[in-house]
Amino acid sequence: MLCCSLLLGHFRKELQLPECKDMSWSTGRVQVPTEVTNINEAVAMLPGMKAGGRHCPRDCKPKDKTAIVIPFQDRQTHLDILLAVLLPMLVRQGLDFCVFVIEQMSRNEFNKSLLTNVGYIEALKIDDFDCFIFHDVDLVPIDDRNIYRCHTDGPVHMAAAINKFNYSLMYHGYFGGVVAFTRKQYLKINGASNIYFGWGADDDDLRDRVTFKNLTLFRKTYKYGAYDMLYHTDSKKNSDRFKVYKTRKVRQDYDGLNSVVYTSSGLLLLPAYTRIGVSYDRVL
Ligand code: GDU
Repeated sequence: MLCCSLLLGHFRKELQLPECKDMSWSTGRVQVPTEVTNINEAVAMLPGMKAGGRHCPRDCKPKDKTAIVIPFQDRQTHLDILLAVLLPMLVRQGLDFCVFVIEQMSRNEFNKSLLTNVGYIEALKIDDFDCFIFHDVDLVPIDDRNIYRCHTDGPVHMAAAINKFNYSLMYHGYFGGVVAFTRKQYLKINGASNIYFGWGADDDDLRDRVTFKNLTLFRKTYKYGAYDMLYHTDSKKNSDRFKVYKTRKVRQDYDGLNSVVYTSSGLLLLPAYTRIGVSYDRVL
């Protein structure tokens, strides 16, 4: 996949363009559809979209490049609804971005954190993204003033207010759902753990990795960091989660980006996203 300046094909001209503003225009609160009939047709209407869910602003120079990484298995309806809201919103925000859907192919327990590590590694093989936003597929942003950019001072918890919890925090210390890291911040914490198989505690482990490495956590305001959670049945719980969580500090430097083992089925450039199929074995 080519970077935006090459795709636009007029690099010199691009240098003279003004820097993109964070928001060219805003609609404020966004409506979440209950179903999406054809996400590809919806994407074709968006200016500046390229294959693979890549967007390059046409009339301004982007400040940075954002990779949206969605860990995924068997939730196509959620994915279509999320993208029907998120893509137009990111285009309005004038971002240079690419959406990566990292799909677990192996039928063992779902491992969200391992997939986010794969998303980081594979996205960097494609372009030098500065910012990574790890995004649950069932959380749909409902305010387009929630700018999808990273904060160089520290990782940002974006999903501050969820409808299921009356638009408040899921629990004190919650750092799941949607989180933003610069490339350097995620590298500094050695990414996420690879050994949470099934639901639970992976998000608390990630939060603690941030604080163990003395990074400051930021959180969006309830007003802008508002999300609607799409209905799903409960995921299979990880019965080992508390045991694994206890060892989080000693594991951090050897369990993460530097130790993830997987097989990738390669890239598929769809109109709305780049899909990467991933298989791995359960290690514990
Ligand atoms: N997921 C799938 N398919 C699955 C299971 C999970 O695609 O079968 C992905 C989705 O992106 C999903 C995410 O993993 O949005 C999180 O899984 P759930 O939606 O089942 O879990 P919760 O809604 O309870 O999410 C919260 C946090 C997550 C994560 C999780 C604990 O918001 O970030 O930390 O708890 O594992």
